[in-house]
Amino acid sequence: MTHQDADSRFPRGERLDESGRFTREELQLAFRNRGMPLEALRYPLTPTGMHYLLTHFDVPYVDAATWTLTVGGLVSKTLTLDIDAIRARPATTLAVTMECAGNGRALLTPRPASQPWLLEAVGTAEWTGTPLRGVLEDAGIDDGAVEVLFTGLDRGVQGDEVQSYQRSLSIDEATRPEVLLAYEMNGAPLEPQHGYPLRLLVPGWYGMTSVKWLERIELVAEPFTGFQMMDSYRYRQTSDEAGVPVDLIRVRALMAPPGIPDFYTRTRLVEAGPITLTGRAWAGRARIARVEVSTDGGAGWADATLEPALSPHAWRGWSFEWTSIPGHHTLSVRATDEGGNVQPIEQSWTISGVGNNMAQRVDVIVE
Ligand SMILES: Nc1nc2c(c(=O)[nH]1)N[C@H]1C(S)=C(S)[C@@H](COP(=O)(O)O)O[C@H]1N2
Ligand SMILES: [Mo]
Repeated sequence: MTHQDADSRFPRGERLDESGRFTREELQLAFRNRGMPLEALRYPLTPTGMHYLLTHFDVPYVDAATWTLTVGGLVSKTLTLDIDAIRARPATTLAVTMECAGNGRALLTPRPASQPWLLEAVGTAEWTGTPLRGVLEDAGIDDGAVEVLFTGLDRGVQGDEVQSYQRSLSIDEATRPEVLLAYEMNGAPLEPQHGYPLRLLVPGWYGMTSVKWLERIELVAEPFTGFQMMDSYRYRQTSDEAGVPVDLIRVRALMAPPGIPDFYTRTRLVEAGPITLTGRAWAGRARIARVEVSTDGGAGWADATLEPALSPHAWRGWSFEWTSIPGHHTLSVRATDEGGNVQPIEQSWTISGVGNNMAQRVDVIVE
């Protein structure tokens, strides 16, 4: 089927024209960085092949037999660990919801040029690894250290800077018990694109913090000011502003698409009558307090029923009974966390398109 086989119920293309055509570069990024199809919201744990991916540069080729991790810088003892040494350490398995800070970017007007996520840059996996804290204790943190710097094996150019992918964390954040050096995802060794053989996993933070293909961990005396700290991941309106660093995941709920899709527009076709809408909601470190659904484009809201969270670091299921009547409807869902943060209805715009957690809208035709 091509989009020329148009069904007149599903108008084509208006949304894209509002914000300008998508570019070849955005398409190129979108093929490399797949999203989680939203129907996968039905699984409590996202099957690995449906979990989203975000890789800035190339997926590096790593031979685990010769790979090692160095833990150095301001430590009493530099450690060099191979994968067997890491696997021999105490292991923890945690269900963690990970989301890219750029999720929602392609819905922004004007649209910042980067990976064009609509709403699919999220997934929940069971990750197995060893707590970073224990490794740092074994190395012994010197008094002068203020941050832990993580370096991946992947290199590339961004913002005119040749770089390895690097992010840092304060010592307090890096030594929280849930921060893992992870080597398994959903019970299997990490796949190459998810960071094989070892990645950092920082539950609660947007995904950029969970550095893949770890090569080096260093205790440093000054806050790290590399590109991935000072440029992409800041909340700011202009490039002259220093802005605020992006950190914990903002509150969000999403809906599993109801009914059946139109092939080209993805507009939903639903049969009139009672239907259970379902989805999941999450927030960085706070718990989800409430999920509300609107079936009239945001004019009125009613509470959804919440399921228990999968883990303290993972999403909660929600459901809502709707009796649909024939016509065009815009469904919407929004979550509130225990800190009282509620998803906005309007976009939250920044130059790099991060942290846009505006409420999802789903167009439905009921017949
Ligand atoms: N080394 C390295 N780590 C990285 C990245 C990267 O490009 N290189 N991308 C980050 C970003 S922006 C996200 S959202 C997550 C995505 O993890 P995933 O691809 O396993 O879903 O990895 C993070 N870790
Ligand atoms: Mo990301």
